[in-house]
Formats: sequence, C-alpha cells, structure tokens
Amino acid sequence: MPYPSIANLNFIWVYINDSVASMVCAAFLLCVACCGHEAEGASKPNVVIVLIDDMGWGDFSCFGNSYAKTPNIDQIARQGIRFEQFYVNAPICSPSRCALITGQYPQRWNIHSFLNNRGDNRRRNCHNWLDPSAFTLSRKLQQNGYATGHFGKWHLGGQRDVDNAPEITEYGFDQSLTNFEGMGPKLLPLTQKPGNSAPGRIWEDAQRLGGPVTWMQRSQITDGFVQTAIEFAKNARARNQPFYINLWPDDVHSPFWPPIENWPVVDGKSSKRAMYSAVLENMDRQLGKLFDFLSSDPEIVGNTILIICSDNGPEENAGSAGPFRGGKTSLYEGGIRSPLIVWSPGLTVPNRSGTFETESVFAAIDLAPTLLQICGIDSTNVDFDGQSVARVLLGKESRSRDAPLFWRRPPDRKTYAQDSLELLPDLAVRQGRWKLLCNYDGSETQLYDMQDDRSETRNLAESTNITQEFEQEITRLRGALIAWHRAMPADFGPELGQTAIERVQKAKESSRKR
Ligand SMILES: [Ca+2]
Repeated sequence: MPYPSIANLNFIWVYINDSVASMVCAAFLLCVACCGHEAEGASKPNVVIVLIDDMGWGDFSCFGNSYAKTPNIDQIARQGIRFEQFYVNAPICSPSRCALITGQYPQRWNIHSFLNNRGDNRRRNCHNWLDPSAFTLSRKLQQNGYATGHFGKWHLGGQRDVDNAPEITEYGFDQSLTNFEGMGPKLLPLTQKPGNSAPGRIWEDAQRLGGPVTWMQRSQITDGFVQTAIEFAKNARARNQPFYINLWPDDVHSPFWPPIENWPVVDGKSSKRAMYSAVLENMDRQLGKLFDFLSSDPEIVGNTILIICSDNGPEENAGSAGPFRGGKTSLYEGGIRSPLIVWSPGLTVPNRSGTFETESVFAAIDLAPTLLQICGIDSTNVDFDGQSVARVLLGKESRSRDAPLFWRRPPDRKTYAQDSLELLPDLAVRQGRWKLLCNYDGSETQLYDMQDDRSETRNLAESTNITQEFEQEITRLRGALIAWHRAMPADFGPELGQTAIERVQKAKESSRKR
C-alpha cells in the first residue's frame, strides 16, 4: 500500500526502541497525558494552528510521501493523531482561510476565490476583504482572556492595490506579522539563486500595505514567523495568559525558493517537484523550532492543542494529493482534502498517540466551534455552519459531523488553468459515504462511494443498473446541494464558467480540424 489507510500503530512504542532518550520522552508524555484535564476548572488550553499553503494531502512523510522527508512534522504526528478524512471548505486560499477562522461557509462573506486586485475581485463578484464584523475565532478567544497572534500569510484582505483593508489586528489579534498579502508589519522576500551575487526582491509593491517591513531571504521567512511566535508565546506565559497563535507560512506556495545550499539540481536542471520538495523540507526544519519550543515546557505540553493542516490541495506537478484525484482549485478530493495532525499530549486520549483516524468526516468550518468547546468557551449564540467535534479531535470517539458538507468552486476556476481543456464540476457535497458533484443546474452529476472508491474513479451516476431507491438518493443529495448553492450569495461563476466552456469547445473544434 503506497498510502496509509488503516493505521492503528502506536508510533511512540515503535520509536522508543531507538534510544533511551526517546524512552524518557515517551514516559514524560505519558505522564503529562495521565495528568491531562478538560478546560473546566483548569487554566485554558493554548491553541496553535499551523496552516500550510498549497500543500497536498500526501506531502508529509507520515501521510505516505517517500519523495521528501518531514521528520519534525512526523515526530509531532507520532505523539498526536492523524486524521484521514479532514476537509477544507474551498480549494483555494482566501475562502479556505475565511472558513477556518469564521466557522462559516466563506460564500456567506463573499470570499469566493483568492483575493486579488480590485478589478479582478469585481470581475468575480468577490469582496476586497473579509468583513471585520464577521465572527472570528481569534476575537472570541481574545474576549476570553487569550493573547492572540497571527504570524504568516493572511490573504483575507490587503493585497495588490487593495491598500485600505482593515489591519489584521482588527479581526481579534493582539499582534500580527504577515507577508505580502495582509495589512500591517510584514516580512518580504529576498530571492537568491545559485550563481547570483546579490539577492533580488519580489512583492516589493506590498510595502504600500503597511509596515514596518523587514526584508529576509525567502527561504528563512517561515523561521522569521516562528521566532516571532515563540517570543509572543513566552510573553503570554510570563503574564500567565493562555495564547492562541496562527502560524500560517507562505510555504509551500510557488514560486519556490529553497535555501541556496539545498538547491536541487539534477543533470543541470531543477524540476518543479524537486524545488517544491526542497521548500517543503526546509519548512519542516523551520517549524521544528516551534515544535521544540512547545515540547520543551511541561506546562505547555500538558495544556496545548496544536493543529497542522493545509489550506488547499497542491499545485500541479508540485505537491502530491496522495491517492486523491485533482488538486488546487478542484472540488475533487485532491483540492479539498487536507492532512490533519492534532497534537495535544495533555488533552487527547493517551492510547491514541501515533494513530491514524480514518472514520470521522469533518472540516475546517468545524474547528472554531470545536476549539472553543475544548477551551471551555460558550459559543452557542454564534451562527456557525460548523459543529463541534471536540471529542473526535481529542481521540475520545470517532464520529462524523451531522450535516452534509457543501462546496462551490471558485468562480474563475471552471478549469484548472487558463489553458486547460478539462472542465471542472461547479458544486460538490459529501454526506456519509457519498460524494456527489454536479453543475449549478444539476447537470453532469457524478456520484462516488468514498468508502470503496476514495480516488473518485467510478462514477456511479452513470451506472446502467441504478435502482429506484438509489436514484432517489441521488436526487435528494443533488437537491440539497443546489438548495445550499442558491441560499449562498451569488458569485460570477456561471458567467465566467460559460466563457471557459466556449474556450474549451473552440480549442477542441480547432484540434479536430487539424
Ligand atoms: Ca493556498
């Protein structure tokens, strides 16, 4: 099996044979776990969310990658729980990020695709930034005594010529440090290839989005965010304040700038996959410093929940979606299924360390209500689309969220790329074992059985021997999906999709004539 499917392995016990040091570490974690507590009556748990950019489901070694190695992430996974059936709520940056911090479908806030310049946002009927009146996990935690910090890519307002968006701190963060896609203090990238005597600069125009600006080698920027996050956490600890930290690296998004000493050159060439993998491995090393910091303080180990996932699937020929079909921008699994690692030695069930949870289906919209419940903060009056799966996240039970999950493609992505000839479905729904995709009008329905066919290879809607009962199930799912789509604010997906359809038809006709 190239990818782990059912893995009830307890990695701690596999790895303690390596050395006495590891045994001491395992015993320490076990002790912390036994002393673990719920939030009630104890100090509130710290929360850290590492949201990686454009990384595929299959890119961590512990999710089956044999091309690149992610030892620091894998070490965290051995002490935590990996989830196989975790989704993000959009196959592209901004709406996926919006869903995670609001606990709501991003369409509700007119964040339909990646946020771009004003003209392109208008063309797609997207807002220029997330409405600051939206509920955010950060603000709720801030109101409940947390020190809240956002370190890394934001991409929910303040990019290109959109230079009057709200500051990141207006969304409930005490402190922020971002890159070229957010307002306020930022790290901007110096770029250097082997053979260059001096570094270049990219995203220089982002200086208009506020400062102070610090220029750093692109390959060291994740470390810049990590160091700032560690200082932030130390300061919160000194004040006896729980902390909530977003560590959202710009890695592993293209363009790829690995460290000059690790530049992958084979036969004089650097393949996209090799460049991507060098950036992935470099990110893993830099995140290792954050994990070392969290792991070195028994009080943090005992009372912290660390979440690691990706915002959307991989760019073509860069990352790997593992066994899944499609990638970034697509509603097939490769675009929306993300690896998820939850590390919380003090709060999770001890005997679940190192296991791979393959049953529970939930999504990024569920994280805000889930984390608030784990932190003992009431959020019953918030109009979430997500629901708490706190017991699932802590390894206490396997259970999927109750309501179906719905997706709508970004309005500008009827095809993977501008010159692609494959037309993508407009809508998708996952409920139970079924995944249904179709167009806005319900045409071109596809149905996949995710229990038997997680790679979406056999479209059951095309079967010739569908029973009446099964046909009714398809009609019900499709009806619920289209009703959800119509209940959401509209984007310009139908108009832009029609342009893409006409382009593809013309290209196919002209290739037939040749
Ligand atoms: Ca992304």
